[in-house]
Amino acid sequence: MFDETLQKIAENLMNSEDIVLLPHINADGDALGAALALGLALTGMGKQVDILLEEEVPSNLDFLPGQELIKKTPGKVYTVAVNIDNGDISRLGKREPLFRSAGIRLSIDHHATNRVEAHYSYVNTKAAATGEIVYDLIKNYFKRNLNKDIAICLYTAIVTDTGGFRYTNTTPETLIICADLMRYEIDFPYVIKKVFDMISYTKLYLMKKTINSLTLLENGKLAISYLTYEDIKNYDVKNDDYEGLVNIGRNLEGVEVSVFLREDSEGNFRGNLRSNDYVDVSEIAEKFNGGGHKRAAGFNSTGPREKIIEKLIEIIIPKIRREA
Ligand SMILES: [Mn+2]
Repeated sequence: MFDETLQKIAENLMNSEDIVLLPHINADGDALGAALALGLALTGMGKQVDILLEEEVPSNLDFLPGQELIKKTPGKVYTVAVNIDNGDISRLGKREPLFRSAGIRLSIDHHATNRVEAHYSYVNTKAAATGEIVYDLIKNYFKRNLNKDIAICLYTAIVTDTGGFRYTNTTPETLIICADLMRYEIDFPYVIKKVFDMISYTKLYLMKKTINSLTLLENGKLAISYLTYEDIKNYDVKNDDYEGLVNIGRNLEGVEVSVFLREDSEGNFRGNLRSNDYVDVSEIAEKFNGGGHKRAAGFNSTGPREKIIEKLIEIIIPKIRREA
């Protein structure tokens, strides 16, 4: 469907020679895949493009083509800056002033909560991933053909944000786009393996420790697991190594609420909460000044661990009983 804002974004990109692309901090497969795909399409049209990142590309995304466009420090003040897959300008981190100083600010995103101000801001909440928007932009507004490298980036973007087509944001349009991307003979099993299945040695160690700590309460409806600072302090743990550890408890049959605590530094804990069917875990997180959604929430708290767990049990067990 034709969109005037997206048309303006396309025009501004096609009419400028130097462009910087800014995915959100800790760029995931969608933010990075969408930025790389757009970067490759624009360089294919003769544009000068930098993708500015603050962190290293995570090892599960190191296969993505187009990484020669990635820079750590800005080359200059850019004519055009594009905010990508990011609904909150503070999530550009140190690159926020760069976005603000650009002559033309553009934004493409799919988060319902987007409040980024730009000359042209396109937010499509029906898009499962920003990668879908970039696909639309390249094909229907630039009117350019894709190629294999661009297809790999877009496929990665879309599988990341749909959890491999498992989340409710997956639409017929998502699958039609991915069907087209598959025509470029991309190695999609490899993409899936890298994005979802491959784990680091550190991650395996963290999983072992988490499983060893797991206890079940309330007839197996409440799972509690944790990592202590002792456990992690001698390891080079990256943020995404913690990803999914709370699901070890959640995915266990019969569990309604899963709690995972990690002690990031002596006495300082990050708590993750998940539920399967009926307990609203955001209410639990709020008791610790945290927040989130009904089925996924988080909070920060100071130890000792036993006290936090005691308080959690006190809050959670009545909820499990009352709402069962
Ligand atoms: Mn996204």
